[in-house]
Amino acid sequence: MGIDDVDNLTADIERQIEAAIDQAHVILFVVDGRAGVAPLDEEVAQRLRYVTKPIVCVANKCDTADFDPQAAEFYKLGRGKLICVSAKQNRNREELLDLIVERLPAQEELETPKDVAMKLAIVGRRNTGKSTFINCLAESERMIVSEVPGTTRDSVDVRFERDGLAFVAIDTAGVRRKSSLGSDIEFYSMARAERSVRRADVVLMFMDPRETISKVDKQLAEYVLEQHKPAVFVVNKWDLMLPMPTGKMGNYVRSTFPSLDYVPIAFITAKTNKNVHAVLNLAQNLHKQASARVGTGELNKVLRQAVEDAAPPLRQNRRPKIYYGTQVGANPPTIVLFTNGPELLDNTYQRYLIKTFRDRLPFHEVPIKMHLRRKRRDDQVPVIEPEDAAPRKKKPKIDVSKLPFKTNVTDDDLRGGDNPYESELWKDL
Ligand SMILES: Nc1nc2c(ncn2[C@@H]2O[C@H](COP(=O)(O)OP(=O)(O)OP(=O)(O)O)[C@@H](O)[C@H]2O)c(=O)[nH]1
Ligand SMILES: [Mg+2]
Repeated sequence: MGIDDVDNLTADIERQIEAAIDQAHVILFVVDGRAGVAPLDEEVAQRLRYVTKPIVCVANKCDTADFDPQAAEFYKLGRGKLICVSAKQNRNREELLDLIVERLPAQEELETPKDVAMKLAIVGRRNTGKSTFINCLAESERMIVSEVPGTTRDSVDVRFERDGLAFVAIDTAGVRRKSSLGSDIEFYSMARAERSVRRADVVLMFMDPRETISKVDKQLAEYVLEQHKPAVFVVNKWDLMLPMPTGKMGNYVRSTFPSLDYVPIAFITAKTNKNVHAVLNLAQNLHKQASARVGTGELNKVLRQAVEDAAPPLRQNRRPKIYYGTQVGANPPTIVLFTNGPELLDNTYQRYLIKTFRDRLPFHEVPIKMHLRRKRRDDQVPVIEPEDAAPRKKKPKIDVSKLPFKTNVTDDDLRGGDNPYESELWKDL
């Protein structure tokens, strides 16, 4: 309270403080126990004068009891029970918690929080509209939004409810190029964004269509891929691009992130709420896909067909064999294949299998993790391989190395006026 913000956000900060006081059950008035009463403390005390909620005055930095007598002068501010603590030394932590609990409303008056249905990480460069999007979802001004790049300085969990379900959207500080990392905030922004990605069920990667996709965007995308997180590319501020068709931008995103070809692209205008809830629905759908489990029978049917359509090529003069597959986990869907030697299946073939699983199992738009294991001698499992001896007519063999790895969207889809990709996104979103 009471500091004039260099970025001219003072009024916004004031509104946030008011909202916080308004929503709280108990207020902790934190002062520097060693510094003595400062004019700003008196100002804060003044602000709290008409607040009817319980207040605890927390004199921090009292690392030992020697500091307590000095801190006693905060009594004169007359705002709540005084307690001397040290956050650094963990001093009087339990006592403080007791004071808080004593002042909470009775259990019956407190709403039991619902379990969180989905955690969303909102990441991207500075000023792409991440906080605007979150305010839109939460239907209140939970985050400060401004045209000043770098407004959000840290990761913040914003909880909101919709259709009876609870969600958490993790807002993050916009990331910046490493070479321009001038301060701690900027240095930590990437580390914090990565942490948010790890904590999330689904990641929304925000972009401003007026800017070229940068190295940090790629770095973030790389991390999302590495972590096997379901994700959406969210192109925000589309109002500024209209009436331009979305295809060109879609094409640009696709060609920049070829290994994320299964990640849906959404075009939104957070400022006017356009497609914001559609993105939430899409994210829920992705979360469902990533949590799905398929039976071993179904999986092996798909695996058998994939091997029949395109047999794994010989390697070191040995023929790779895939005996059997099974899903061992969800979030991300994790599939283990038993083979006669994991080293015999090259990357191209592994990508072909993953692509086939994605197309034919309910994992259409989410990453799949695949592990190869060598079948042990005593494993009794059926061999899945093309039935060489079978005389029945087979589909023509496909040369795996030449497979285009059909993406959700092909270049042809994106060209021309009748763009199925574009209509798909605008229609659905
Ligand atoms: N035209 C337009 N402007 C938008 C839209 N969404 C956000 N903005 C504006 O973009 C600016 C940045 O918005 P923020 O929500 O603060 O962006 P942010 O990504 O949280 O930024 P940092 O916290 O700095 O990383 C603000 O001036 C917003 O009003 C949009 O859909 N259309
Ligand atoms: Mg922000």
